[in-house]
Amino acid sequence: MTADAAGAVREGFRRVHGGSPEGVWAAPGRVNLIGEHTDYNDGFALPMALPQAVALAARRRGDGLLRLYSAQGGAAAAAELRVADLAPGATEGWARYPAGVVWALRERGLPVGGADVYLDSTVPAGAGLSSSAALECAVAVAYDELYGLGMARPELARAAQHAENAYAGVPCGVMDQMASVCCTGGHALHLDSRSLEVRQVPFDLGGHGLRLLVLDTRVKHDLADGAYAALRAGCERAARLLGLPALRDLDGAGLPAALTRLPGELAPLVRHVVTENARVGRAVAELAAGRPEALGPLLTEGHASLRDDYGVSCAETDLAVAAAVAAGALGARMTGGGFGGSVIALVRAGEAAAVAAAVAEAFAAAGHAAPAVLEAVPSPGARRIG
Ligand code: GAF
Repeated sequence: MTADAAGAVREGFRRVHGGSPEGVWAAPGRVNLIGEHTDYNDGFALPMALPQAVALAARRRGDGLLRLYSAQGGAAAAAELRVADLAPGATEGWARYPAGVVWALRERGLPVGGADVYLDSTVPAGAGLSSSAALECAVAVAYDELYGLGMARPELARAAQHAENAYAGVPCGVMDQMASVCCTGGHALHLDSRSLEVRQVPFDLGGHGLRLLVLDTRVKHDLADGAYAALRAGCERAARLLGLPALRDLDGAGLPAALTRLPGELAPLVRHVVTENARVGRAVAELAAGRPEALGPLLTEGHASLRDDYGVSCAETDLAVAAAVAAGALGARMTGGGFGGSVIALVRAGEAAAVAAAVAEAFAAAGHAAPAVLEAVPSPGARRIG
């Protein structure tokens, strides 16, 4: 997000609402390097923010109205709501996300009122890159500053997650919101989803002659459909059967015995979560040792676990991973919730074009629409940009 982006959003604000906003903020989407479906098990993850972000211009209103406008909203671009009337179930479409954040802040007893808001996003929607968390977090940081709330970053993430869970009806964990508000440029974020402690881990791709490609399969993922909720419920049931507060409390040493105590449908879920938490630890150790190329095999191993144990990959993500690795990628995996969405591929800089071409060719041969290719550059988290 640049000064140009801030200028464009200011201009959009002037056109729609008239006059000037009090400020312009941006909150990024993310890719998760490793640590998938661990956040709602109180576990670990290693996301990084993307350059793609939601930009938002806003100005407080004294009459309690929340007037929203989204440049991506099409025929339903404008929404007008009364802050006092916000309630789960009372808002439809994309406006559930920004309205939900204002509701969640109000629910916390914070003194929030209305606003004129103009939104514009470069995060592709439905691609597993956290477009909804970026939207929520842009509203959260803007409201924090406009209304002088003084909230810490993890509190903003929790409010945004509460909005998504209770207002938008998506039972997500906290990783995407933490990534959007806590990431810093040039780093991946080592997240402990239980304590919300974070550690900035230097992730210098260019300095090691590497690039991280994002291959958006364009297969629509929808976390609100029951599959994500069912997986989450399965993990919680497994933890209860094992007498643990959460699956985070099981480690590799205890895994074999635990697996014998679980019904057949839960054992693979538990195996994924335990091995995935361990992969996060190994990935952080490799980055700390200055070996980002060593993430490659961990990515591919993580994908196999998501495919075979967790069951959240699909034909297109499996094909993208296989084709990328066959074409020389150091490793690849689906990123985000799954059921479609995007694959990340770690490649040597000189091989990026060949890997992207090989994936496109494999998709064409299989009769799938061409994937969209982005580059993941570790970028700053939510902030004021104008
Ligand atoms: C989605 C959810 F929103 C996250 O909370 C996380 O569970 C992820 O899927 C899987 O790791 O992005």
